[in-house]
Amino acid sequence: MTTSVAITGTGLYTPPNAISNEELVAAFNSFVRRHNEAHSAEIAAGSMPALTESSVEFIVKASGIKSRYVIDKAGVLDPDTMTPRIPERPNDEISVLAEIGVAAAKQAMAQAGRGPADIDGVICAASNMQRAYPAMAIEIQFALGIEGYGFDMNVACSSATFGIQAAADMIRAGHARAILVVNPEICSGHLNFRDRDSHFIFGDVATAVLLEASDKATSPHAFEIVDTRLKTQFSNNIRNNFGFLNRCAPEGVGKTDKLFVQEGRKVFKEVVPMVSDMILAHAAERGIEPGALKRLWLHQANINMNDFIARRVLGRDPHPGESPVILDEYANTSSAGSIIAFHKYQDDLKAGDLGLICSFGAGYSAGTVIVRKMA
Ligand code: CO8
Repeated sequence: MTTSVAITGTGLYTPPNAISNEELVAAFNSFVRRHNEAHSAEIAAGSMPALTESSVEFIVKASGIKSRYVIDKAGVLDPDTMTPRIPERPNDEISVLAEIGVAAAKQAMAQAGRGPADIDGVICAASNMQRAYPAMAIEIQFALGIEGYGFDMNVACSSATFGIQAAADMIRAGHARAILVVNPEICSGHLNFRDRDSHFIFGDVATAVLLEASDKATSPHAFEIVDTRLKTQFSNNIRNNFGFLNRCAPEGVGKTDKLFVQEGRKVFKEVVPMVSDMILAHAAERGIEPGALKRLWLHQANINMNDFIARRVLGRDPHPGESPVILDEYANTSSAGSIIAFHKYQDDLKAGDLGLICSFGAGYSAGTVIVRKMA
């Protein structure tokens, strides 16, 4: 008989520093004014375009984002630097990415009622790893005192759902009793805070989920994984070319695509149908009426996108709380977004209730995880 797998604990680490839209836009606009003043001659001669200011109203209307948490606030808001200042740590100290991952993982373990000795593996599934190797997952595994194995995987914003399927498959196959999937996302390190189109999009956070065989679950928070589906389809519309082969590019050549860049409109238009079709097909394959999904924990990139997807899936406007939103407070936190929503908005569900965790993002990549609340 196939082993049934459950998510028995979730954890969330929120950095202590929040940046409001007002603070972010003030810093951006101050940079724009200084830049335009410094280049007033070129701008007047028409050899350089003037930069345009950002606006709080646009950000809220276009994205639904009102605030974001970051590891370092001062560096992001300093118009001279506009980049987080996160001091490099010596190799014998835990790295920042591992540290926030461990904080989330400890909560997930506590919620599941599991200690290091009960766990056989750690997957660090995130958009941006702090280094090439050793794997972040192995550092997290070491910090938590877990035997077994760990590895990193990156499927951009879909890393968490892809990690969940990988962990569930390994538990079903008998390779592990329990696995931690950890999603530390320091998006501020890869965001171009001088780019008007995207400076407001991302925030920093870490989430974690613990998976184990359903029949071993003792946690009152357990959700059985009914089924998972993953999909990828190549697109250049969301891209980050940071990497060791690219760092030596001549100064000025392709500089801005060493950070996050996107064609936001195209992403919106192409990803919304792809994801809603995928959810509907997955539910149909399992004989589940979309209306029977009591909760949609969707990826948190854009409020309008989530409203569209929820409406297409349910065939009506979602009721309040049916498709919870966290991006107003957290912004887009890449792979962690749907897991933050799942972590914060699950306690009212009753035994037998069905829900859906869904991610989508660069690649393109999308993942759906249908879950059922256990007793
Ligand atoms: N302030 C004021 N006006 C602005 C601003 C601003 N900051 N930015 C743009 N405008 C203006 C434009 O100039 C334009 O003006 P005009 O009409 O005169 O030309 C107007 O506003 C409209 O611009 P857009 O068409 O760009 O605006 P949209 O309504 O499309 O909204 C969004 C832009 C919010 C980006 C929207 O398109 C969107 O959310 N798209 C989907 C994006 C998405 O889901 N991306 C997925 C990214 S996640 C991922 O997978 C990557 C993982 C990487 C992780 C982390 C690394 C950092």
